[in-house]
Amino acid sequence: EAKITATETWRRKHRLLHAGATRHPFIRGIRDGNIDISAFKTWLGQDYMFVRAFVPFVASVLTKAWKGSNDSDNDVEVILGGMAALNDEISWFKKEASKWGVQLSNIAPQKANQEYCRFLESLTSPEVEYTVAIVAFWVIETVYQESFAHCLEDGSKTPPELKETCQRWGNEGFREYCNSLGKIADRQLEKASDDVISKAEATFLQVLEYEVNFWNMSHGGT
Ligand code: HMH
Repeated sequence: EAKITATETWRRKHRLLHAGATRHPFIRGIRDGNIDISAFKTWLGQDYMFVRAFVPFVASVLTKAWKGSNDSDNDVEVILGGMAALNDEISWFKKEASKWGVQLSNIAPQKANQEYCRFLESLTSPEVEYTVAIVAFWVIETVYQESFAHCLEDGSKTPPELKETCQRWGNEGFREYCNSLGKIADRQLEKASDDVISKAEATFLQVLEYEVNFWNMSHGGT
């Protein structure tokens, strides 16, 4: 019988908050086909801003992997793959925005987005341990993977014009990449001190809260 990992323990322990982030009304709206397209457009513009701020965070995780991991070749490659995907993602956002008539140059980040980006910036500090940073990175990516994969499951009524968006994060390759991040996180947590483990768990919870607030923003902040 396989040992239950730290990341799996946290997912179970904080099941309600986890479901709040991965089964949010915004995602249910896409899956049920009754999403308000203006909410989708708000999300699109705000997520473009978020992804731009996400890049320096991922760069900081890469630096920490290179300096502080006992399997740094593997970790750097996994994280670099994530960065390459972000490069592609930024081009995709531009294309998708023009398709929906969303003007990216005019967008101001909303409060929940600003707060999330400020949190990401705080995690770039060299004082933040690699273990804490990789846990944050893993959960940020995994929330999107699980949310959008839900919109592609059998029985979902996702509108055809939103399927490509769901595929972007809901595809099998992205799921495997998230699993690789989770494995790195668990390997780090296995050798971490109690102090670092509690910091990492607190960070896991903070990310889930920021993700819920981010989805809420697309629904007009309610
Ligand atoms: C808010 N969380 C948010 N945006 C994203 N693009 C991801 C996670 C995954 O990259």
